[in-house]
Amino acid sequence: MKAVHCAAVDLGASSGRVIVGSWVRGRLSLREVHRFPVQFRSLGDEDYWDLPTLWSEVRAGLLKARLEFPGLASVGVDTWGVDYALVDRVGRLVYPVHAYRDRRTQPGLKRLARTGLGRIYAETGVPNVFYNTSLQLEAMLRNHPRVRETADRCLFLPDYFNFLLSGRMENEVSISSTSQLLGLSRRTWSGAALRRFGIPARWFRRPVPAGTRLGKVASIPELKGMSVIAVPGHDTACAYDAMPADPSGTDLFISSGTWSLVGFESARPLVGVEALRARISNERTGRGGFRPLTNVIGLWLLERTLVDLGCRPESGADWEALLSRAGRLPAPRRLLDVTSPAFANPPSMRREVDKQLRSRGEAPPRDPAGYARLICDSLGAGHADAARTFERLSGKVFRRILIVGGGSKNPLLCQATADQSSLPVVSFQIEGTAVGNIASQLVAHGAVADLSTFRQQFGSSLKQVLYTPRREA
Ligand code: LFR
Repeated sequence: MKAVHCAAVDLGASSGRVIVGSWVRGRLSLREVHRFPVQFRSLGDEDYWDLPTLWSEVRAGLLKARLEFPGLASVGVDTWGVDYALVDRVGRLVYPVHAYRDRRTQPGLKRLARTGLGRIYAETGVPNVFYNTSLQLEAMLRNHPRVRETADRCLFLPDYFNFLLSGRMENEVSISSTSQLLGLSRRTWSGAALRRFGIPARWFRRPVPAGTRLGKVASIPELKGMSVIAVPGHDTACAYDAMPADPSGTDLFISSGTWSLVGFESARPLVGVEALRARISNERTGRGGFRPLTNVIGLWLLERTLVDLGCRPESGADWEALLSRAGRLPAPRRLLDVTSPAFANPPSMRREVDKQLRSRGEAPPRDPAGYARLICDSLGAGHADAARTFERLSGKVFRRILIVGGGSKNPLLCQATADQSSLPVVSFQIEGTAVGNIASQLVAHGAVADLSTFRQQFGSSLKQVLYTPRREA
């Protein structure tokens, strides 16, 4: 049987990767051919992505991939959610691309919290979060009303990279669903949401499902013949697709990276007053189904704190050493409230952590290991709270928590999640986002019948680590 090779371009908010997946006789092997740092940069008070640099890294990675795998069949792109490029008819950028942690949405966030949120949530299933595309576009149009005329299309970042590769402009469904502009009932944009935020409907097309072939790579001559496939453009949708879930639907998923995305798959959205209060976001799978999930701040809290302490580990071995020191410390008496908005994008994360502790009359940890212990245990509690909320609101009973992504390699975080939730945690130490991206390409090539077949075949060869709860929550 011939191998099928596909390249995943997987852009995360801290690093980007080009990974080639090779599928032979029901087994997937992965090879990371290129990795590069991703960082937003500030100009004045605003935060932007450096698109030309990202594109040149993507290009360099794909060229390396083609050199190593001359038979490379296709490429798919996934990125973090919500961010977008506004382009004219021929695809020129008409406005700089902001990074989602930028603060310009704060006035809109407050306005929506005051009036109209219930309606928008009922329409889109997405709660009021400062980074939503809806609020970003609203703020931009208030500052620059003329962009309404100069821009022809709004492409989410994976859509934009797909365009740079193939020349075709489409909106893919999973990434579109992160915007707070897509309607819940069908795969179409919500007129009510677009009107509320003052956004022209003509900027969007009816979203295509993942698996849509966009054509061949047109912009890089060395990659001639390679197909561009719209995979789930949202990295979290890809990570969920990679999880070898039990077909009974009793697994809760965590995609753990910069953010911890805790949720499950469902044929129906989870909406209503309580779901809104719990900030449940009904994002879509690449096939159009729902992924009710909640966003817990994630390892960004730990990473930023360690940067502030001047000792962010450089290598895997350094991380292991830090986490093992942290694991030997006594459990903290009280945990952080990880839902505090103060942790979103502060100038100093360590200062915010210390501030929360001091406001409760507690002393900050003495060393980096102390911070790591406190933060991992607190994130575990955040995961467990989310699990309980989902059970209460959906009536489901979860039997396991599956975890992929950076945090799946963090034993402290996995054990804390098991302990706090009283559920077994199964960690799959895989780059879930790249695997889901590649899975979608394999299905599009007909190399695998469908996603559930992929999950079953891929899962059977996958190394798992089981964390059993050590105490009752
Ligand atoms: C994770 C992620 C989350 C999204 C956040 C901001 O990388 O895609 O799902 O909520 O980034 O876009």
